[in-house]
Order: sequence, then C-alpha cells, then structure tokens
Amino acid sequence: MHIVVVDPSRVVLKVISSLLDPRGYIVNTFTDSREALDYITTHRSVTALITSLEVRPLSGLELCWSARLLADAHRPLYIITMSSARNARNLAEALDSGSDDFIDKPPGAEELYARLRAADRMTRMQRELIRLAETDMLSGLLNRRAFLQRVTDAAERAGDHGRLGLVLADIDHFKRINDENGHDVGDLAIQGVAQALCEIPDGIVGRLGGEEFGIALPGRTLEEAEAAANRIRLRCTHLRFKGARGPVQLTCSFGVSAWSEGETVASLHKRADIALYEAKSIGRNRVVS
Ligand code: GH3
Ligand code: MG
Ligand code: MG
Ligand code: MG
Repeated sequence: MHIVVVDPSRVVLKVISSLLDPRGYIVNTFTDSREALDYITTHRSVTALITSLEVRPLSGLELCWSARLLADAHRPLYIITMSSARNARNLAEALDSGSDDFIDKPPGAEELYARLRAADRMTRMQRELIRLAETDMLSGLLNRRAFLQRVTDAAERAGDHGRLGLVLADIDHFKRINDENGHDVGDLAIQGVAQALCEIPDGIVGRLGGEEFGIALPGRTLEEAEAAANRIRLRCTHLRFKGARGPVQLTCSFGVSAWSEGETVASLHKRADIALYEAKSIGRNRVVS
C-alpha cells in the first residue's frame, strides 16, 4: 500500500512513519495539505490518505473532499481522518466529507495496523470489482463501456489539437465460421484476433460486441492509424484455428478515423464505423479511412 500522511507536526509525521515503514508500507509525509493533494493527484499508486483535521492551507475536511473527488469510480482511495479532539461532531463531519474512517491522534500501533488492514481489504475488493466491470470475459479486453470511457479520457488528454487515431475491426463472414465449425471455434477466433490486436504498441483495445473490436491510438495521425490497421489486417490472415474440417483461417475489415478539431468521441466513432461499413461493402479484408 502506498500511503500519504498529512499533519502540521513533523514529530507526529515521524511517529507515524516509524510505525508504517517497518511494515513495508510506502509512505510519503506532508505538513502542507495542498502539496499532499498535488502529490495524490499525480501519483495514482497512492491508495490511502491519512490526514489530520488540523492541517493547512486546505483544512482536513477540504482535503478529504478534494481527494474524494479525485478518487472517482476508477480509482480506489481509502481516507482516514485523525484528530486529537475526537467528538461526535468532528467524526460526523469527517465521514460526511468523504473520509472512510476516523482515528485518534497520535494513533496507537495496533489500532493503526488494524485500520490499514481494513483499508487494504476494501481497496482490493474495489479494484477487483472495477476490473470485472471493465473486462470482457471471453477476450480479456476492455468491454464496450470501458473502452469508450478510455477513448474519451484519451481525447481529453490530447486536447483539441491532439492526435488520436481510432480503428474499428470486424471479423469477415464470422457467422460462417460459427456455422461450419461450431461456437467454440468461433470463440477461439475471437480470442485469437483479440491477441493480435494487442500487438499494436500503446493501443487501447476493446471488444465492442460480437466479433467487433476497437483500437484507440493516442498520438497517431490518420496515416499512422491506417498503417497500424494494415499490419493487423495482415497478421489476422496468418491466424489458424483447429476447425471441424481442418484449419480455419479468417480475414478482418477495418474502418479508421482520426481526431480533428471540435470533434466528439461519438463523431470519431461514427466516421470509423462508416469507413468499416465501406470496407465490408467493397469486398472485405481491407482498411478504409
Ligand atoms: P460480416 O462480414 O458482414 O461482418 O459478416 P458476419 O457474419 O461476420 O457478421 P454478422 O453480424 O452477420 O454475424 C456475426 C455473428 O457473430 C453472429 C453471432 O452469432 C456471432 N457471435 C456474436 N458474439 C459471439 C460470441 O461471443 N461467440 C461466438 N462464437 N459467436 C458470436
Ligand atoms: Mg455484421
Ligand atoms: Mg463480421
Ligand atoms: Mg459485426
């Protein structure tokens, strides 16, 4: 666990560090609550925050709020508030501000360890739930919802002038593969294509439905995305699966689009979809942009 501890007193910080360090926790301490918040913002590995209520320039409650806002559904963060003045009002305010737990300051060793074991259980479970909610079980890729969310995040990071390529891929005549070889072989084909798509460096890969996939390529132009799509297209023609009557081969069709100014993820997706439809209608096993 990577823990950030915030308190105005260096002595208190030292005491807490001396309890946590020997237990293998990664600990960063701050006397300034804004610096602590900046650190949590930029270090996604932080999974727990222990803050005193009596900190500045952000109060302990403000720090709880701000950290809670950062820790959206995709980022588990367990917040423990501590105070030397424990009373019902302090406790209620801290929990209502997004804190998960409340301890006395300075905390006793056994209590602190037990609270952190609880924090570890909670954040592990949350991470596992996030993983399950985002993963397509058959292919192991991101599912449709998670994929589109990642594309939205990538578009936000890229900004209006940024580069972002989008490739949609669809297995050709997949119904035939299923009909001739059975659903199990069809499933193997989906898994095989999924693996091939993951070979593109830095690609964000998802299964959008049945035998349709998406690959987002942050930082790539339309030409670069087309080139990447052509490499996977060729790669897919070399895949072989053990079928009912000998080895099964397949081809895929691709639609490509790239980010342009004033665009939305929906319009980017739409253009790639139209290009994919075009690739299907002019003969399949090709890339259209
Ligand atoms: P096209 O070249 O135009 O894309 O034709 P197609 O046959 O690939 O496309 P179509 O949309 O007609 O058929 C897709 C088939 O994919 C139908 C559906 O039964 C099958 N399918 C969807 N999900 C799965 C799955 O998880 N496993 C298997 N084995 N088949 C699936
Ligand atoms: Mg279809
Ligand atoms: Mg298809
Ligand atoms: Mg399809």
